Amino acid sequence: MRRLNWSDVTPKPLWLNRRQIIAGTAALMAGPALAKIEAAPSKYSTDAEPNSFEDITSYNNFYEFGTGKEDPAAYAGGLTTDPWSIVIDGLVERPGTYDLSDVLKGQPLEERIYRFRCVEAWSMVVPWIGFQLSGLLDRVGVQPSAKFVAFETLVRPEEMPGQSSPFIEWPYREGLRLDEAMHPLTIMATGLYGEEMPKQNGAPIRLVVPWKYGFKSIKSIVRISLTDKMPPTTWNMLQPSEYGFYSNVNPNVDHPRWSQASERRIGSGLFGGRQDTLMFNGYEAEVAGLYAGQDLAVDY
Ligand SMILES: Nc1nc2c(c(=O)[nH]1)N[C@H]1C(S)=C(S)[C@@H](COP(=O)(O)O)O[C@H]1N2
Ligand SMILES: [Mo]
Repeated sequence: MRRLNWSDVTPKPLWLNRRQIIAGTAALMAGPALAKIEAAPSKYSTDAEPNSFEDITSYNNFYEFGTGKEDPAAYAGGLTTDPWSIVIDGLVERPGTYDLSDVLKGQPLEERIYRFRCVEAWSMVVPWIGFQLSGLLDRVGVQPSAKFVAFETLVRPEEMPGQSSPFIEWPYREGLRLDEAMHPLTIMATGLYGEEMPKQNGAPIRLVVPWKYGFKSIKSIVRISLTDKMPPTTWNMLQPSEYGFYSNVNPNVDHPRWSQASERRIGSGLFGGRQDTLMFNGYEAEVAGLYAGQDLAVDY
């Protein structure tokens, strides 16, 4: 059976009409129904056409469930995401273990259509639902000495079969400099396409940093720590010569084993084919100022 793309059923002007999105998705989706989320459209969205829900939820990287692109969709279904809490600690005024509902409290949800680019040189456009990380950090109170934010994913090998392999030193870890974390483009995402976050995409809550390679956007977060030292990060620990702390999308700095000058947009036909990779994934006007005076070939 031919799977319809979002754009086949939904004319562009209706994308931001929540009722239309929900009606269209409900009719197309097989499998368990996810909770619907109301979110306002965001001025930070790109006008690029989103990939289909099918593409976004069937071609994933989530090594906790295996290394294959189909593994997350196949094996993430058994992950328990309710209850869920996040430890927020380190250099903060109000450290604690926060229930997910507390984390979300008072944070305005928006739909943000972002370009998303994996370091493996494929890309998608994803209509995330989320809120600015800065809103959460402001609420817990960042101490003046904090310079970085470290994130950790859940460790639960009973539900995450990929964690039985020691290839990664679990938990999956990521980090941002504080100014990157506070940037308005940096969001905590709790859903996509108007749905609660699918498990393969990092339910119930994950980071999205659209100007960096996809591996910085850590999934299923259980800990956020404010620190004064650059934190260890999973891919940098595995292969420091290939993956730096910053990992900004940069077509001028190649990966040691392949070019980063172009990318393959996932999805055939309408979206298929290669395209040039844009500096900072197209967000140069917004974020270049964060790196003034840094040599991005050194700070890769
Ligand atoms: N915890 C965790 N987060 C992760 C990963 C992972 O393996 N584990 N993979 C990263 C990589 S390499 C990419 S490209 C994106 C993929 O996000 P998506 O599957 O929602 O497209 O998630 C990132 N976040
Ligand atoms: Mo990636």
